[in-house]
Amino acid sequence: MGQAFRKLFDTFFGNSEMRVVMLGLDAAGKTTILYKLHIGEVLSTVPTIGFNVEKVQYKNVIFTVWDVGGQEKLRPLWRHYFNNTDGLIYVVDSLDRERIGKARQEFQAIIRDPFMLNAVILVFANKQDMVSLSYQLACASTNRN
Ligand SMILES: Nc1nc2c(ncn2[C@@H]2O[C@H](COP(=O)(O)OP(=O)(O)OP(=O)(O)O)[C@@H](O)[C@H]2O)c(=O)[nH]1
Ligand SMILES: [Mg+2]
Repeated sequence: MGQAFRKLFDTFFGNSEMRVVMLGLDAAGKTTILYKLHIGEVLSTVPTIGFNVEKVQYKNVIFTVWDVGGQEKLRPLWRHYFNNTDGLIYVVDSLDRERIGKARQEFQAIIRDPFMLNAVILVFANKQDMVSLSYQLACASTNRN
């Protein structure tokens, strides 16, 4: 009872906590996003073997963000992070057209999991800087031909 009251009190007057998992194919940019959120900087990264976890506060909400490695051999482990998850950030490399079907397939497998049915979902189309660059290069080459 005490704990339930405390949770209710925190919801209205104090900090509330949310557990978020950040998933997506390898090299989508998950770790880059995590540290941009956490320390406000873009760090150089190496492929994640296992996970990184950081707390990020926005207003009165403390998000515990789990960034899990996206390599193919690591993806079967994703489901171990689903229990008690409030939110999913699914990161997609907008330039990786070849693997967009794979990204979709993995996304559908996640959201079908019973533990994820009530999770809030954000699909983050990453690397937008490169999208505009590749668009500009395509226009430049069209203009020249
Ligand atoms: N141009 C550009 N590069 C990005 C962006 N986000 C990430 N990258 C680069 O993409 C590469 C992979 O980024 P990571 O953050 O390590 O990718 P990841 O999703 O954590 O990969 P895994 O840990 O293997 O699952 C790195 O070289 C990053 O610098 C972005 O928005 N724009
Ligand atoms: Mg990573």
